[in-house]
Amino acid sequence: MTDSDISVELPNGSEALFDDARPTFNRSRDDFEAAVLAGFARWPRRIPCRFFYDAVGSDLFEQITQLEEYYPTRVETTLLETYGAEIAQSVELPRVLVEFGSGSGRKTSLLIDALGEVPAYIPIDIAAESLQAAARWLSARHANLSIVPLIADFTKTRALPKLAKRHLRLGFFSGSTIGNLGHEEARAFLAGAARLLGKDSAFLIGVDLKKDASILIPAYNDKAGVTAAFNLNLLARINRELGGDFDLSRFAHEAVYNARAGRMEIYIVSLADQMVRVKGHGFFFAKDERIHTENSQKYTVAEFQALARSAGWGPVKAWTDPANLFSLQLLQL
Ligand code: AVI
Repeated sequence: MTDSDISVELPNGSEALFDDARPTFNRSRDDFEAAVLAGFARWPRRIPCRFFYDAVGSDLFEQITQLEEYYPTRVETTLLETYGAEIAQSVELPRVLVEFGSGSGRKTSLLIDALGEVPAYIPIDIAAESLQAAARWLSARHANLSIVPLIADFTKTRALPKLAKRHLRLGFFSGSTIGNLGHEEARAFLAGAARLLGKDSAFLIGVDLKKDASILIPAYNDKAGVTAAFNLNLLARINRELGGDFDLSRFAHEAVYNARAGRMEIYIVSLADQMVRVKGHGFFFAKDERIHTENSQKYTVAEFQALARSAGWGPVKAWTDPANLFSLQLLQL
């Protein structure tokens, strides 16, 4: 892919900005190859979870968010509907809204409604197509919203467009995506977001809470098999993009709760002794051998607030549902 292949069609009056993470976008296939070959050369074997989200994987994730067993999206949306006004009252307004990653736009739309006047909305995402879809969806619902998408890896973004400096800023990081980062990565992300958003900024983060494994396991191993398809799509993606010869029927999805670490761990398990070829390299997978594909960390409100404090943020308030499944946590610099 070349730079000219990237085209982001935006609502009227909007512009797309590229920051220094743009080359990462162009190198995504090489990145995948390097990550797979390196991940298969170590034990336990692994594929980083950021590679879930090709077009097929993004579509499967959208389906996951609508599953009965997958409570996070549903509960977070209800929290925004219920407490949006209270959240808006808890920060000085108006604020430019800076979103880390762009989802379907629905949760963002609820937050924008609650905030009232939003001088500009800056979604940051490495995937130009997701940015485009979300920007289009939001501009249809918020006619006067000025949308300034930033095509970048939001874990590495170092500067916001100049217009962001004219107002206070509110960061938004929904879906408990922060749970897919390890503790040190999450701390580094929060510290980086503090530098990016700057003095007097606020940050609203969706954080999944610790709970009984009887709720967590089905959320990551649904009856319809959508999460299994989402996980195994990594092997299908290796076949598609790296000329792999994985037989998907000889691997299975596994989701376990590591209670000591407080996180869901997702694996692909080999169902037989087998050889697989990827990019001219042969890899032997023993029966029952696992490829680690994702961690999804769960926090108590107090644990997350301690993590936020260690990254320089002051916790303001946390909103949770009656069953204590999920939280929206407001932080301030
Ligand atoms: C995107 N992320 C917050 C999801 C999660 O719950 O950790 C990814 C996911 N993996 C399996 N199901 C959903």
